[in-house]
Amino acid sequence: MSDLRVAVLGVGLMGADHVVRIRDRISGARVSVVNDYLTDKAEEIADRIPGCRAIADPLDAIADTDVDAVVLATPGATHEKQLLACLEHGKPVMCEKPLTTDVETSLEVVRREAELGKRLIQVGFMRRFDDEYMALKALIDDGGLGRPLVLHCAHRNPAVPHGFDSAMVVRDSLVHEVDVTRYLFDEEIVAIQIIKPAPNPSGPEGLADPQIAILRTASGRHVDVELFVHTGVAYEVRTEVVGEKGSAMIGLDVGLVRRTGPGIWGGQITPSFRERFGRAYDTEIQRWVDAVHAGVNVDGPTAWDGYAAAAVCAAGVESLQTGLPVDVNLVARESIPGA
Ligand code: ISE
Repeated sequence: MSDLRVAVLGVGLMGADHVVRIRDRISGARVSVVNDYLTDKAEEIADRIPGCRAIADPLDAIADTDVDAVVLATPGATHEKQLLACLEHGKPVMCEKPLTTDVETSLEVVRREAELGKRLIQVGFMRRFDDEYMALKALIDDGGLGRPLVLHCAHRNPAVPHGFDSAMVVRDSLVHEVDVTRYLFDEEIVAIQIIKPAPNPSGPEGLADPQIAILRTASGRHVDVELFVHTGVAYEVRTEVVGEKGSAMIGLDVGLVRRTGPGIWGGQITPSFRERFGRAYDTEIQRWVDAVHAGVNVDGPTAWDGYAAAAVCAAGVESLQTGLPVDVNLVARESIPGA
């Protein structure tokens, strides 16, 4: 079986990570093309990968005959056009979240893929590939907690890039818990409320941080999430499910606990999501490559999952303005055969 020839579009933080991942740790694939709006950067990365070329136009990169499949790590605003090009050329695509930046275009992508009658799009919600999340999901599905009732989450980042605004806390950070909720509970989210406590005075001016999100699922389950994206400490993602017969928690991040003298006790907290979810990204990309080789193209979150997350986040951004609960507006899945 020959290697899958992958084009990586967007070689910023995540894209550059995926290039190295595919080169060093993924079997059955190689990076044949890279693209970035910073053409020098793409050229520089291509030079480091045997058999890889930089192509300046993302749509040319997708269409290139030396490309079997695509990893999209470009800014969200460019995804719609690039995803539609992948569908047009029949090329499987692993798209970093978000699917697109608004609900209408996400729905359009879902519809266009469904019309093709085969799945080509996987969305990069990597937590579904993390060992701890998978263990929690297995525990719930095996009935180990009885009926799951409540989900408590904390999502803390040490810092966020310049320009990260209050709505991005919802669309870029909370979106992971939105997907985790749908994954663990296997049902849609019907309402969301965002509460803004007094902001951290040491955080960026004007940023509503922390935020508290309250979600309600179709069957009435409760989810709360503390989002705090500028703690100045480290990366902390904790998830606790409380069920009818007990509770389970992941993300304690204890690792090695050191006791050395004189009187020293402690360990290290993971610095960022790249370390915390590094193995999950490896598993995600390897399973995607294997799925493309097997002809099923997707082994994980689908375009529908990307659309559903976008719809919840849009309602969340609305709630951010008013502080009130907002109903999620989702089309009926059955209305799009094949979605
Ligand atoms: C970032 O884009 C991610 O995806 C991280 O997982 C998340 O923790 C962070 O808040 C986001 O900005």
